[in-house]
Amino acid sequence: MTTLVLLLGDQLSKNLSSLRKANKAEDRVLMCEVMEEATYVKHHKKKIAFLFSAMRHFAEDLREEGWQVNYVKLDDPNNTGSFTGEVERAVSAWKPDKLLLTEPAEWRVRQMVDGWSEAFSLPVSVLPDDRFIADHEEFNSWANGRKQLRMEYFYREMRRKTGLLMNGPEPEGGKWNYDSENRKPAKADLFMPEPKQFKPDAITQEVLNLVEIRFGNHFGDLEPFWFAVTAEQAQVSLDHFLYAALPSFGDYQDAMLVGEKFLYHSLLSAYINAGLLDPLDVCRRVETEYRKGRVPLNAAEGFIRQIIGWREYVRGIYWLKMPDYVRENFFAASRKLPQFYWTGETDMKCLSEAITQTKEEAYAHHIQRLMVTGNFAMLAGVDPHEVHEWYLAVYADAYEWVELPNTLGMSQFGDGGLLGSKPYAASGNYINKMSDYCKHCRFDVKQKTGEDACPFNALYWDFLVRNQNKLANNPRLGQVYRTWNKMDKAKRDEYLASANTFLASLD
Ligand code: FAD
Ligand code: DLZ
Ligand code: SF4
Repeated sequence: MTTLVLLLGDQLSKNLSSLRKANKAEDRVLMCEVMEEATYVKHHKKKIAFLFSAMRHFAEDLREEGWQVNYVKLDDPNNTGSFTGEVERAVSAWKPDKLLLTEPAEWRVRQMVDGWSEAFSLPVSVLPDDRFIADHEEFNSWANGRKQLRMEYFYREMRRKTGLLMNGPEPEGGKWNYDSENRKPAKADLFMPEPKQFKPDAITQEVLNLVEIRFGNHFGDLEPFWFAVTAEQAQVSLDHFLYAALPSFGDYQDAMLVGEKFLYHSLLSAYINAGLLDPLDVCRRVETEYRKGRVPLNAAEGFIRQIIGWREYVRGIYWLKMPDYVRENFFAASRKLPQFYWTGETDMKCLSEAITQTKEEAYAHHIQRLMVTGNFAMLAGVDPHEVHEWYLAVYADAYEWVELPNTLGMSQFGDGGLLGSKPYAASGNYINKMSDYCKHCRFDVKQKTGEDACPFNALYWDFLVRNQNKLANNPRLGQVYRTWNKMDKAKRDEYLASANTFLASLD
């Protein structure tokens, strides 16, 4: 009995359910670099290079441990270019009795896999991905019958389940959530840790050459390339984060500074999502730092919440709501994504900073994604599907299961409020409070209308007025609409005219 074990590019974990089930002596592992995966959206060059290099290193590791691995490189002349084509080729070459894999993380790939048993007349066994803390049934039964699916309540379940930061049945420190302590604006003279950087080895160098040749027209800078590409290197990055950045992670989680791309963020998402780091292990390491007294509770709790709360929750939402979720468009927004999302060339300093660093690093931190690029796209009325495809392409950590609920749901309110009770809409005031961007901007954040006014200010009101029929009954926006209605008519007209002039300049 030979089993063909298909291992996908975001399944680079030694404790993967398919590898645990397989037999090293008899079974064959198939890994393949395929054009279809690299181009279903045109991924950032660095993202493709990271994944191909991490896949090649992982295949080497498996071979050293005695696995038989068939690794198909992108430029293999027989490469068919798709998972389905490569599985078909492997099935006809090796005549396995069965195909085994851990469930794909994305709906698109799951659909492919579901057609294979019939297409290849072969039993296909799909195992749960138990690198996640909650399985699909657990999330669905939590969600079932609830009017609102608030992350906070799901997160508490995950705290109880894992025992992370718990004292028996009580949350550490008496509160579940310390977010109110986590909104400090950063100052430019703070000590900023540098992220851990790794020199490309021969495998990575070969991949960099390949990516430059085959994906030269994709968005993003390929070099300098310094990502971790093995589990060992990712552990070094984790150690470095725990030591250098975690103590201030909570305080400055929402802050933004010109020229500071990373602040106190972990930069671990690409490694966790590809499987190089185990999310629960990462959280346990963070808890240990807190228990040793090295980091404050607001930092440890804030970090752990992002992983066992948000990360698990968005995955649950994705599988609960797909396939219709991807086409939701609550505001019926239809504008094309502005061209500057691909170049960073705009006078709006907040946007040029977030987009330029995205181009350079395939990275922006959460508040840049949510309150700068996301907020702008929503206020400007950009089609959420275009916004979704942009985020999916440009970030090294982006896979649809995690990106889509964050983009379409949290940042664009495209699902009408499944993830948040009101849209994350903000004027320039918010960005000014949390960053020093406005000091370096050609627009004036204090001016409300006119050519030199911060465009976010008029766009904010224009968005609310444009979508009044959908939002006016939202209890959390009652006060905002009352303020608008009390404003004198000339002022209101000025806001709308300013927004219209700006929006026309985008077209
Ligand atoms: P840190 O700030 O150090 O946070 C620690 C970890 O928590 C992250 O590594 C990540 O694993 C997890 N995390 C934090 N926030 C979230 C969240 N909202 N959802 C899921 N996990 C979270 N994250 C992705 O991993 N992939 C995406 O494609 C993605 N797309 C996003 C799109 C938008 C519009 C927004 C607003 C957020 C998106 N996020 C996404 C969430 C978040 O922005 C990134 O996880 C984070 O910026 C990664 O950087 P970091 O590792 O330095 O995170
Ligand atoms: C993102 C990605 C890319 C760019 N290329 C590959 C690839 O060539 N081979 C592969 O196995 N996986 C790749 N991936 C990751 C997959 O898209 C991901 O594993 C699936 O979408 C399931 O989440
Ligand atoms: Fe952004 Fe407005 Fe501030 Fe300029 S003034 S950086 S456009 S928020």
